[in-house]
Amino acid sequence: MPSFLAPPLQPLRIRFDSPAATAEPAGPLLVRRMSSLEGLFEAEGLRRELADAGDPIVYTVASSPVPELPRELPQSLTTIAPGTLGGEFYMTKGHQHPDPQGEIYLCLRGTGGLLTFDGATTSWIEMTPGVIGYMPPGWAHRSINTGDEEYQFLAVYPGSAGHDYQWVVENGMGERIFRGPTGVVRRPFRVDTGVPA
Ligand code: PAN
Ligand code: ZN
Repeated sequence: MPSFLAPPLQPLRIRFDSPAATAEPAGPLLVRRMSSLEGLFEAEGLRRELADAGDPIVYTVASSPVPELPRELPQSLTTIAPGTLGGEFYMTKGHQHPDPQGEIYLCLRGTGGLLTFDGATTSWIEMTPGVIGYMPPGWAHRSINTGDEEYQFLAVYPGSAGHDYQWVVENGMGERIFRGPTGVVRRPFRVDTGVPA
């Protein structure tokens, strides 16, 4: 069973295998299917139908064994499948770090976007291979696959940051991201009604 290492750690060589979407040596592997994304897409009814009929994988997160502990610097490889649900692109759940600290995402392949929200302002960063998206402390973040292939990025974040998913459920991300006739369409999202403004 792959897991995080216990400190003190020795210097480590970690290889992320991009096509296989794995880390070697491996830490925890997270597989997020449609059934684990309740309430996040606008088309919740469609999501439930899909969860009951096949329950496709939306994304995976392969972590290295570097633990999520103070002063450590964990990394993970996220791979999001291409697709839309009711026109809304496949995406990660999104979270806020309870201990606000910066984080970087380096795009490795595919085309995507990094949606960040500080509770008042939304920011959108287009991600293509070689681009780093930087999230300053206090900005909740969600990744979206806006292409027709898998979208993959490496995340590096402080080990003491923690992950708060409820913050996004309660505050939203400011926008929803849809496939439009000529590309990406960003729509304002009001969390009180759950529908676009
Ligand atoms: C990333 C994310 C990863 C999956 O490693 O955890 O992309 O997204 P969710 O955690 O929102 O499901 C990161 O931001 N770590 O802090
Ligand atoms: Zn994060």
